[in-house]
Amino acid sequence: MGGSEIKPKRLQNRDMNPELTVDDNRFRRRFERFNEIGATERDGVDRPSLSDTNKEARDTLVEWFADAGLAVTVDEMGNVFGRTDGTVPNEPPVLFGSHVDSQYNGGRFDGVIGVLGALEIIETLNEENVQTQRPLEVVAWSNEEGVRFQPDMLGSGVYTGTFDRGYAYDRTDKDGHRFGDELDRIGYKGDAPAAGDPHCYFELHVEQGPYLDENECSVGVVEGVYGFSWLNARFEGTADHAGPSPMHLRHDAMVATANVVTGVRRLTAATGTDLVGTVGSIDVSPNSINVIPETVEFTIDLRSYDNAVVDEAVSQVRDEIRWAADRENVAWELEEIMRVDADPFDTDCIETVARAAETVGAPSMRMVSGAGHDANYLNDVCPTSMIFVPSVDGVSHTEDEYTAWKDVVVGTNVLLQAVCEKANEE
Ligand code: HGY
Ligand code: MN
Ligand code: MN
Repeated sequence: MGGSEIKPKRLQNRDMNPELTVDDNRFRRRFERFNEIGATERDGVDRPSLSDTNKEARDTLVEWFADAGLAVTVDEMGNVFGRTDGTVPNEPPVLFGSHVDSQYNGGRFDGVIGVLGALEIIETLNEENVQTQRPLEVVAWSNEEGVRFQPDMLGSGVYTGTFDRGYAYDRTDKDGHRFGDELDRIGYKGDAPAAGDPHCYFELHVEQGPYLDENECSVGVVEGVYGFSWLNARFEGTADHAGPSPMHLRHDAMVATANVVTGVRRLTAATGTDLVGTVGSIDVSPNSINVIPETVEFTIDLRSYDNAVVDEAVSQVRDEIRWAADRENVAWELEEIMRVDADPFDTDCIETVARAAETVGAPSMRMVSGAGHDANYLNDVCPTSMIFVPSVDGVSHTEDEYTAWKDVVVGTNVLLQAVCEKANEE
């Protein structure tokens, strides 16, 4: 018979198989090549959502997904999927992935290891001629970071029904560009509906906090994600000359803002809870050295694993803002632009990750995530859990973000075991 005989694919059995491991060199080459896209001088990446570098990253993923034999789909939110057939093709797929948009001058690992790790798993199963019962679907979600277009996790948010498409398309960046128009501009406004019915979802991600590193654990078995609130605040005072204007006659929006910034730090310290609060971005107008600030717009990010703590913090911040406005006699506005509830992940998926870490022989610890992830939303529609790998010194969202490659490989092998087990369960 001409040509090489096509060997039937071996079905990966239900039990975990520690001999099945990814190819760390192939994975590392791909990771380095991918992070040449939008590379910064200080070894970070600059691939903000729907930017030209984000488009280049997406184009590369589509090419690599197709090369790996995946059926590629881009949906109406620009989420990029790659799907294999299972031996039972109509079964809901095991979905796993993360995001490739980055912070401005962000880290090389955040999101990327979850998407490229997922692709490496597909390559490994192809190479080992292994087919799972359920289809496997890898995904790169759009706009996870929320730095250019708030709120964050827009792609997974529409996919899970948290946001409607029109709301997402109308979100604008600081220059007034609409999300929907930018998606069109880069050619990623797909036809497929942003919706799905996955059997379960896993996400491999860097911890972005210090605990795995401190405890010398290579794997975090993630049991849930903090809830959080993103607030937009605005003070409006009176612009005037910085010289002749007497201090007692001023209505200085910056002074009111400064009181709230220190107030956020004070209230997070006072609660004795896991509450964290950040004033991360600020816009001053007219922003001139010798003009009393007329308006200041700033953001407040409040998080806790206890939803009641976030609710209470939002109410206290509102009181701080009202007090600061009264004291400086300026006008104020406060808008909550996003509220995500903390909720625990699926017990069975958590235990699958724990078993997978054991199978791989990786020291692991259970934890919750202070960072938000697309898994927050997937957890509303299907059983979900996450796998963390250590961030050296807990640093993330900066160019100094770093994870030892051996830990990335261990985390990916844990994901491989978890995905295969779930893809073969009845
Ligand atoms: O804000 C977050 O935690 C995530 O990085 N978007
Ligand atoms: Mn991330
Ligand atoms: Mn991030």
